[in-house]
Amino acid sequence: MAFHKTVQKRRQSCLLHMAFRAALAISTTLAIPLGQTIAQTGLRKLQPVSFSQVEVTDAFWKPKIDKVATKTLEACIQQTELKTGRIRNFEKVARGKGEKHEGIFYDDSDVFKALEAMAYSLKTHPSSDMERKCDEWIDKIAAAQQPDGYLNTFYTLTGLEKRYSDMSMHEDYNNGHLIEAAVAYFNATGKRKLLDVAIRWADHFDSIFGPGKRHWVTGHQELELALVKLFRTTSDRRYLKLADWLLSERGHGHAKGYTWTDWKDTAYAQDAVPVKDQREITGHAVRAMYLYTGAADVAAETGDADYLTAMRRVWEDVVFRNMYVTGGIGSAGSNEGFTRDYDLPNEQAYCETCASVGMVFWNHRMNGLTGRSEYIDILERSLYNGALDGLSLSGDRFFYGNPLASRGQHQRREWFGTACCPSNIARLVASLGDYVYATTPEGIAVNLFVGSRTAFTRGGVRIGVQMETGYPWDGRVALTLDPAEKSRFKLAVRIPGWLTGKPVPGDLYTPASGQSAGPAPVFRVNGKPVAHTLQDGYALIENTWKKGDRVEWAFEMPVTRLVSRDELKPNQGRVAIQRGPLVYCVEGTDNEGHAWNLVVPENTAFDTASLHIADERVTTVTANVPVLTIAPDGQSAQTEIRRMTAIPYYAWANRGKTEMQVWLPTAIREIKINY
Ligand code: FUB
Ligand code: ZN
Repeated sequence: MAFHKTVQKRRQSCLLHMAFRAALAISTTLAIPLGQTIAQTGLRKLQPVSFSQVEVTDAFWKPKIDKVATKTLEACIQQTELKTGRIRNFEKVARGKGEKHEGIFYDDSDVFKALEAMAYSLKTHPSSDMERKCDEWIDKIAAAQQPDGYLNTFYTLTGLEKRYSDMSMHEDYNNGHLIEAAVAYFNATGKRKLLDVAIRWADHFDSIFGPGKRHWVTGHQELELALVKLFRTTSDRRYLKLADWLLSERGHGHAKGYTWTDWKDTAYAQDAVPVKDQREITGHAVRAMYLYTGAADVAAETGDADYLTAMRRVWEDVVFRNMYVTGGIGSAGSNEGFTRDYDLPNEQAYCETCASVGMVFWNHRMNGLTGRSEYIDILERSLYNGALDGLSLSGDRFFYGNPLASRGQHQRREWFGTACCPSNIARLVASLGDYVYATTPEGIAVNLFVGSRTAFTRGGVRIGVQMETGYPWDGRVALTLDPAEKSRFKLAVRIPGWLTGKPVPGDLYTPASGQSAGPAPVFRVNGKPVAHTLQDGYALIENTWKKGDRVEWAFEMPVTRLVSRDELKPNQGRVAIQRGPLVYCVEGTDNEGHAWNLVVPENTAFDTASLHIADERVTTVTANVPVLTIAPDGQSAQTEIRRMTAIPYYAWANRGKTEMQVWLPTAIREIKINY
């Protein structure tokens, strides 16, 4: 393993000035077959169940999805079209008056990502106002497309002759997000204006790049996964082939330009080694996540198992050596990514929200490809901790980085110059239903425990499913099955890794000694215990199900002290608190202003309590623990026992600036700060 997996990313200011006359937008409708998902080749073991088939009803996620539909998207809209020039750039292109580009060259992507989130939200929260706003933006986007299909406000306003001269300038990244938005909006509304724009752009890109044409090693992956979505929507295999070709371009020295990033550091953009030969996670975390998500999507469609083999190796490098306990990844701000193995500082942790969102995407695909639950364990960890932390409880403030310790300098912000994170967390939460269920060849799998309703069809029989649970606060789950007629199938329930104490062998984080894994749950059908078998981390219950059958179980949710592997130096002599899928932290607000002066010894007896933070009720973890206090003159220190309150990590920094720590010392000598 190389000591430094990457070098610093050099951000170059965007100073291209040439204005360019916008061409007339065209809006022809292409005749393509639309609709059906392409038949699978067999590499995918689980089939996803779309969020549009899942109604989330519970007390944890539903209010968050509602808040995204209102507060978060409102913030994105305000910022995108009023407070920044993102929408104005499209208007300027359409006007063709040589006006100046505003912002950064990848700002178009934020418009598309917000549109994607709005589209998901329209599906669960129909709103004519929101739909009107989408249509208004779509008209502006379409009007900015060039006659040959090119679409990019930066180059169109600063010098079209320079387009595609620098592979790091995100032209394809931006339009990968265009494609994702277009597919989402088409699925939500049936309207295809944006889809036609996306298709024209994809065809234009395909006409320039590909086998026998020009090389293209993107500086920011995203287009690969987007093209697979376009293929699934249009049934046009050219898009799948193009995605596969983009993957195959990496690792052969084809990168050119790269003025914005140091193209010589090929590891930064995961370009040092061909994708199928990759073993190590390197470079920019978000780019890596989108790359591997795209590779998994291509593998699912083409059946190319080499991608799967490579991704498993890289995944182990992430999970066993380079991931925070929160599921956050990418420890360094200098390259927004990975450095060397086990380099996971807490206070300096970068952990971009987008990288955790990417972990959710990638692990979801890996679960689909393999049918193994450990990927959902990691997905769940990233989702409930590293990703969710990016969104304030109010829904309109954001974290870009998600550190695991703070001396009180951090606070959530309304927006960022580089604003990839807000719309990314918005689109993830708005489509949360995507991650709850999957169908298996033999039945249905429950991946996440989220109060919800869905239905699937098996052998022509429609089977309604309703899940009730207080998760993540309470491990009791009840599933009601409503087949239209008696139906024999297997119900697969994920046994969470946090319960068994070993999500994955080799995991960086395990329960401290003396803590046993939670007992396997007893499953009851209509009140009577039933047998289950275990496979790939799922409990399988086979039955001939009839209307109203109720399956119940309870995951015990003790408070667990986690320790990390010895190689994680900053965590030595420290524990992290976890309960269920949630990692906890101590915040000054609940602990007399401080979070760095308390100790959680081995024999700590934990309790739980309830607390309102903003309008959210959370379960806290409490305990009597030793606290170090320094006399005001700084001359003496004393230890006293006080009541500690720990809150879920995702909920910190919602009550102003204050100290925070996830990894807590187990002895006074490990305290690293004086007051
Ligand atoms: O480069 C575009 C976006 O900005 C990336 O996805 C983020 O990580 C940030 O670098
Ligand atoms: Zn981001």
